Amino acid sequence: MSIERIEHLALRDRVMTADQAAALIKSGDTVGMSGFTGSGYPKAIPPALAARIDAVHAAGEAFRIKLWTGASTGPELDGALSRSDAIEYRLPYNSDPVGREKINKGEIEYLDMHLSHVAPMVWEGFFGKLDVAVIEVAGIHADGSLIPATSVGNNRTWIDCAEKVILEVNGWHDLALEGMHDIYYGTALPPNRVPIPMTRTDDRIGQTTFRCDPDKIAGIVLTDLPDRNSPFSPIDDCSRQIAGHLIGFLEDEVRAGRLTDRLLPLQSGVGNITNAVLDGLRDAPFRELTSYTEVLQDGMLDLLDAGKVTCCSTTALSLSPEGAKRFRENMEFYRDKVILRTTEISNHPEVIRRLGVIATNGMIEADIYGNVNSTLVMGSKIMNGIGGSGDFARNAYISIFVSPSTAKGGKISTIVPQASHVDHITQDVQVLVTEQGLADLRGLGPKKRAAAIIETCAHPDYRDALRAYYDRAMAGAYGLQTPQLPSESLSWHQRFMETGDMRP
Ligand code: 0RQ
Repeated sequence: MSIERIEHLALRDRVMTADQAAALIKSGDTVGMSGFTGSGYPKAIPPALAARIDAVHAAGEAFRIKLWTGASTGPELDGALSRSDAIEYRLPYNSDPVGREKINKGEIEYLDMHLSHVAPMVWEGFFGKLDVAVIEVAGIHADGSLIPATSVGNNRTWIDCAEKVILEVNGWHDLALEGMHDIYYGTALPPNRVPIPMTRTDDRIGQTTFRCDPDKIAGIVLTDLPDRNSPFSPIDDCSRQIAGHLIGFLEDEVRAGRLTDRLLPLQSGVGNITNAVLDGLRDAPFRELTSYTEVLQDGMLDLLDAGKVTCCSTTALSLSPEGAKRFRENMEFYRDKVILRTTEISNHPEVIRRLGVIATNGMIEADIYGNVNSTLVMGSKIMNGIGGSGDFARNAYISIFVSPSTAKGGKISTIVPQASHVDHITQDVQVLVTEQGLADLRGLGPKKRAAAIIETCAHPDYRDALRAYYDRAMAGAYGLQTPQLPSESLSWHQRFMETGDMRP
């Protein structure tokens, strides 16, 4: 990578190797790194730090850091540091398989939190001091301002709050990215908070670069390394059926006059199914759609290309290798259609509520009353984390959760008597969709919700057992508002843990 990307001449003296930069991080430090869903994360310093920590551990000494990011990162960051037992504490989201394993073994303390809360809680000082920020950028201007990369996440906050900043200037990022970002500096702590001045998805309320005091920059590493860009699974029949039910529902809403054919800004969560829903929208009878979301997946590129979506506001690109290539090749086309914001704004409850977002997120399981578990398998084993799903579900105009009706080859029903953990309470879940069908839960009390969910969403292999459980609960529960039998409501999960199958 050429040093030309550092236009601030005095800062060129701070260029160093990844090993030298890693040596600036001490054991016990809290480190805020860039990165959100596999884009815009530092790729050279974390592996160098992991190698250094391996050497320290081999010498019999302790060395661990506390790691904060925007959301998930890539194997060079979470993977490498987890493998080296370098992480003592992690927030706010992880999807790395090695990190997941260490969290589930109890070796990493993991704080799984609403993504919109992270930056404000750091400003408020709730998590203590941030020692170092390690941020990937696309370039540095002569005035010291930083050109953001393919994700924004919490970078503004890490740069503002850290005692020292280390940059990776990555030549892989196209400089044509500049101008797509909208970095808002108008936030304040209570009681001085002011309204976020945004009334439309395409409003720009900030500036295109990060401010950074050049005196805080302790080191700069030049790289040329690609984002993780994981491929999506091919869209299968199950995902296509889920997308079909959901699009049919939106068409009905238009017919009923509750939405126009422009719908409302769409949010779509991580994962293959939500990507399939976007794919399904391509041929749906809607027009001039917008998206207010936190990750831009391949399906969104198709919608932008087809002119179906006119603007997508997000905090990160989350593309496959082909998607990333397409994005890079057509940057001029996407320039005025994609806005990359800080996570505290992309996920801001005030803005989500004001815009009236239609939120669609994946889930692990839902119970017959519509409580949703997005995070913990069998109530105790972390999958990824709540991410932004709570920010959107609580504040959406319509909050939708989607999942296949079974997991692990039919051995798990994703519709259960009682959720083994609840991320989204029944009040935050208005529509549930599986490949079996769509349950519109709006306006329904718990017992009608149970009937709709069992009859519409549950897999036929589990429907009789759910009906029988519900009937027993109606006969023997302590109260009939949400009839439950505590002695058996989690027995399906217990059976799976004992036998590997929820079925008797
Ligand atoms: O695991 O691949 O090992 O078999 O979970 O499941 O069905 O492929 O669905 O990719 O949409 O992910 C909830 C995890 C769904 C995701 C979750 C297993 C299943 C498979 C993936 P395998 P699918 P998806 C904003 C939104 C929280 C964060 C969020 C998620 C794997 O949507 O992390 O919403 N959401 N953020 O086999 C055991 C069950 C299971 C199960 C599924 N009941 N029991 N395993 N699986 N259901 C974006 C951000 O925040 C960045």
